Amino acid sequence: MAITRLLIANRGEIALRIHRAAHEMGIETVAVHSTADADAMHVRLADHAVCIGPPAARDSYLNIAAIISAAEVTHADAIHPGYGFLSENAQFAEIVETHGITWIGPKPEHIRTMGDKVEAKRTAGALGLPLVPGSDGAVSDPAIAARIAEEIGYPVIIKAASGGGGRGMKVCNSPDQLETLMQQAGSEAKAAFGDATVYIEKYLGNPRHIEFQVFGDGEGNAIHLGERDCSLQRRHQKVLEEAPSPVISPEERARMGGIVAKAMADMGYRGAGTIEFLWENGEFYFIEMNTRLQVEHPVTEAITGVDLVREQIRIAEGKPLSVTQDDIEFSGHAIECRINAEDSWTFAPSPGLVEMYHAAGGMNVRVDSGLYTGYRIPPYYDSMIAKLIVKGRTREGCIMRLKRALEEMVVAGVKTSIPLHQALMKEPDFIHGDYTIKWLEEWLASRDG
Ligand code: MV4
Repeated sequence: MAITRLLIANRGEIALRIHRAAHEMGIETVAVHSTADADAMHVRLADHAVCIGPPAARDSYLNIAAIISAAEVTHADAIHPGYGFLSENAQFAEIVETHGITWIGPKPEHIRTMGDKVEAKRTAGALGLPLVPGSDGAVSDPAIAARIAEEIGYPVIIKAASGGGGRGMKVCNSPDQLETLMQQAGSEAKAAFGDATVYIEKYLGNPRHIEFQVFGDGEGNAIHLGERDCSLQRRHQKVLEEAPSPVISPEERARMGGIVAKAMADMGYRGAGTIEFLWENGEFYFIEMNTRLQVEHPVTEAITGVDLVREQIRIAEGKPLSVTQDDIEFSGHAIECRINAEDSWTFAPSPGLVEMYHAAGGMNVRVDSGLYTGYRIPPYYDSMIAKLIVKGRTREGCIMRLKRALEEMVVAGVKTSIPLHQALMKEPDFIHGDYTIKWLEEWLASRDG
């Protein structure tokens, strides 16, 4: 069914991103915002705006009743959740649909399955994705855990079924620590997620984080849009992402992409998704699936020319995918720098008044940001204030352009991670694409002396 008025259940740059796609499709937008975000750019640009509560996210952006009420009073006929907040809340998706509002996202059952990492792994394995060797499902008996660990070999990693973002993981190097670490992982998981269920995997010591973008129509058709390399991260926060990965050949992309697209087609997946892998010694190992649009989606857009938010909206309207797999051509190289309001050396948050803002521009430079001169960055939310996405014909050309664009960016009045990105652009390992998930933290440690 055609969407005419879309409620955006998010804030910041992603709310603006969704607003732009909607307006380009002739769809009106409704912004919902906390009292702290009344002056946000996406609120100004939206056709309608509803204040849904105080600054704390749990009282506003996570307040399901307030968001549904806002949709009702503004006669919104669809809701896009963006990323974070309620985007992977299966119950919210069900409530939206129960109210006769179009949910711009995957089927609630698939959100629920992938939210449980044990279920996700089981499903991925059944669909033919390569898994990290480990327990077949949850483990609670220490004796069984010990047998599995012996089989796959130490070191092993104990993970929480309800985890994610690296919380509740324990690396175990020898049998005598296994029982203790299992108990620790279980009680930390119980405290954090209300679920003590854990599972075991072979610990990969120095992998890359490579994820495939997928899209399904919910009726058995699915495509892949290649991979992104998200290995540059600190404390499970991605810092910079690129597409394609410097280590994946076109043949390998086509082979692995074919496997993930077939898996999504077979499960009847609907909408945008990301299949996360660890990659080590030329092999892919599935770890998780994200059932949402991701922060780093623009690098995929840059090298494929496909507007992923437009595609999400079309799918939710019941339209077919606008491209076939054969239509997808990968062209050039793209890098996204996440620009945070934080100190580049200490990573301390730096909210406050933006005294001057000037976005970089020029050929193949994109800035997704709700910043403007005079905007006050609120202290209550994520510190990401802008994304700088640059494309080049080659990776080398992309890095040259990115250096130039970083020089142009001005965010005065607050500290930002721009100097961090500028330092990274000069690092030989980065320039050579020679990094894993451990590289950034080791580099930062050596930088700090
Ligand atoms: C792992 C791993 C090594 N071996 N699993 C971290 C978050 C969660 N999504 C999965 N994570 C990891 N799982 C096995 N079997 C190392 C990590 C990991 C990591 C993964 C991706 C990106 C950054 C990371 C940083 C530390 C650890």
